[in-house]
Formats: sequence, structure tokens, C-alpha cells
Amino acid sequence: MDGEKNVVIFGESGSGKSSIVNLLLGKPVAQVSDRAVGCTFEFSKYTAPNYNLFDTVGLSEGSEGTVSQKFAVNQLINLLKSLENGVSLLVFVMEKGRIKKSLDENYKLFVEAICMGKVPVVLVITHCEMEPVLGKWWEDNRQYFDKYRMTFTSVVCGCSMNPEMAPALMQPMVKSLNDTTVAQLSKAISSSMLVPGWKVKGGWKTLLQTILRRIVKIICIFLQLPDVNLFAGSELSFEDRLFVYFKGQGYDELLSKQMAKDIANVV
Ligand SMILES: Nc1nc2c(ncn2[C@@H]2O[C@H](COP(=O)(O)OP(=O)(O)OP(=O)(O)O)[C@@H](O)[C@H]2O)c(=O)[nH]1
Ligand SMILES: [Mg+2]
Repeated sequence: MDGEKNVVIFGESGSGKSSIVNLLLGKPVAQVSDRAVGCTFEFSKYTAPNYNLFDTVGLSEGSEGTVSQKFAVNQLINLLKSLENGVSLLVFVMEKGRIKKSLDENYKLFVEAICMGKVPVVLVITHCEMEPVLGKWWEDNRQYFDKYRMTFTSVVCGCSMNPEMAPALMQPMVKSLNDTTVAQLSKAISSSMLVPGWKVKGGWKTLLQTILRRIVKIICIFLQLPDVNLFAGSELSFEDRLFVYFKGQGYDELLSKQMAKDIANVV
């Protein structure tokens, strides 16, 4: 539909993504689980009044019980490819705690590699129900996110747990925190959405070529070779172009062939 806005939720398995979907929609539409292994295995689309919400499979610290990294990445690329109106916003969900490797990897994959840093990101920090002052953890720790070069248009600290999952005594407090979280997040979403959404200019082939070009550039620097445009219109395959290039740089035939093959395999 014309003018549709797409909001993609991502983050590590178990961080509370599906719980956030349920909070935003005001009803239990997404499956939430406290099992030791992940419960979301493919992306799901939900329709909120002003946007579409996509719950995704995130990268996890271990692979046990969850889908493989490759499957998660493939799913994501397929999802983004299918969005005719592009992506208007990324919502990154993390559980309050240490910055794990998978947190950094999820950010790099979704925000930098696939959306090329062009889509605004809202951070939601869940599991904040025991914080004496809501938001203090973020204020005390934001410097570490800066260090990892993770930047956000907005940050919301809160609690996405369903009150029914909490002990009876805690339920009113959890309910009240749910309300605060959803109010702040709804505000952050509506003020951060990109209209129209971001789409790869020139299609997905261009995106892959851009990523490849960057990698080739890094390889050239590493090998102390001058940068070269290996994608200039040519009938040759990428591997053959690398081969011609290395030969032109004075490497012998065998070594040029081997290097071209190795690099083409990596990218
Ligand atoms: N204490 C606490 N628990 C939460 C919070 N948000 C979610 N949970 C719980 O965390 C568990 C995982 O929540 P989900 O919403 O299923 O997490 P998810 O990111 O969708 O997980 P996957 O689909 O496996 O990737 C459930 O037991 C939730 O009840 C929160 O803010 N505080
Ligand atoms: Mg889920």
C-alpha cells in the first residue's frame, strides 16, 4: 500500500522483542517464551494503526536451539527486499546488562551492513523493572555504547514483561512500567520514522556490490596495492577481474590465480 511505514524490531534472542510487539499492539499477538532456547524462528508481520511492525530472528551468543546465523541473515535480507516502501525505522531491543559480542554483531549487521547506516534506530532497554531510577542505567552506561559506535535517535528504558508472568505483589508495578514503556516507545517511534522509508538505491545488486567494493578496498590496503575499480563494466567474472588485476601488478600467473580465487571465495 502507498505510504506504508515499516518498523523492524531486532535484537538478541530472548531480549524481549515479541513482548515489545505485544505491548505496542496492546494484545498478546506474538508468542513470548521463557524457555532456555529462542522461540522466534522466522519474521512475522503485525499491523499497528500507523505502521507495520516486523518481529525478527536475531543473532544470538550461541547457536543452540536457535536458527543458524546464516539463516537469520538470509531471512532478514529477504524481509527487507520484500518491503516495497523500504524501512522507516529499526527498533533495537536489548536486555539491561553487559554489552555482549552478539549485541555489537546485531547492531553491525542490521544497522551498518544491511541498512548502511541510513535508517534511524531506537534503542529499547528491557528488564529495567528493578531500577531505582528509570533511565539511570542508560545514563551511567551510554559512554560504552559510544565506544562501540552504536548511535540511537532515541532510547527508552522500561519493562516489557507481561504482568501475569510476575509475582502477584509485583503485578501493579509491572503494569505501570508497561504503560510508561509503551507511551515512551510510541512517541519515539512516531517522531523517528523516516518517510519515505529507506530502500537500496539501484536495488539489492547495488548493495552487494557496495559491500564487495568496501571489502576489496580493505584487501587492497592490506596487500598494499593501489585501489582499483574492479566493477567497471566488464564481461569477466569477479575472480577473472582480480586475476587480471594481480597479473597487471606484476604477480606471477600461479600466484595471481590463487589470490584471485581465495579473495573471490571470501567475498
Ligand atoms: N523481567 C523481565 N522479563 C522480560 C521483560 N521483557 C520480556 N521478558 C521475558 O523475557 C522472556 C523472553 O521474551 P520474548 O519477548 O519472548 O523475547 P524475544 O526477544 O522475542 O525472544 P526470541 O523470540 O526467542 O528471540 C519472556 O519470559 C518474557 O516474559 C522485561 O522487561 N523484564
Ligand atoms: Mg520472539
